[in-house]
Amino acid sequence: MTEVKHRGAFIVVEGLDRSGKTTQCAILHERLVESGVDAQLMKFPDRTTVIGQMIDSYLKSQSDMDDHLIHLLFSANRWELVSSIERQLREGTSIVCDRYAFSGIAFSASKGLPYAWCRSPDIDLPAPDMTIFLDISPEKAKERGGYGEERYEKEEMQNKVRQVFRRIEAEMQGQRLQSGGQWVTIDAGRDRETVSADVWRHAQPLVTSVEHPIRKLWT
Ligand code: NYM
Repeated sequence: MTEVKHRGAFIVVEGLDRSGKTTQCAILHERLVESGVDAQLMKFPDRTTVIGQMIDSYLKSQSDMDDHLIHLLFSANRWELVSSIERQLREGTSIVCDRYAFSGIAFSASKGLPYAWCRSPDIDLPAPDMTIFLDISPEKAKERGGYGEERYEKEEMQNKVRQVFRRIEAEMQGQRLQSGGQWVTIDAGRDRETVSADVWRHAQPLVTSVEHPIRKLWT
């Protein structure tokens, strides 16, 4: 009898700038691979595509764009990778993804765009099975060597972004936003090892237990 292979798990890691997302994604990915799980790292924005290069130039303030337009480009950058995400998950590869649609809403709504409008272009994307939100106060994030040079990397903006993430969290946990997958909030203000142990505790059981077909986000 041929062995039935599980589909891969889709795990998204979200958080403010300097919340330790990229480090935690790398640690989680490494631990999964070490434990024999077929896993891939992914990141949004993916700056390698043509759309990603437009986003990169905007973030580096080398170009200007209408807030709506850049929001749609961030979303389009996800849509252009949908077939690759779905194929990998179906083939049994788990994905650890650094930012996704939640960042899209959080950053654009913080600039004043309507929340519901921000959410709509991402409806129907592959839904994460779990989103791990690395929660940190902007003051604490700033202590970690200060923010960078890119757009949005200012304490005032990060405070607004955190508020929108809190709204998303409340709606996901209250299931007002259906089919968004499981939402887990982790205190990312603690040391790296403690945070990574927490991330592992939540993510590890998931990769061996995803049975349901890939869902669509918010539908
Ligand atoms: N960002 C990221 C958005 O504004 N919308 C999105 O949809 C996504 C995925 O891009 N400050 C913002 C958040 C970050 C910036 O991300 C670049 P990173 O993880 O620093 O490369």
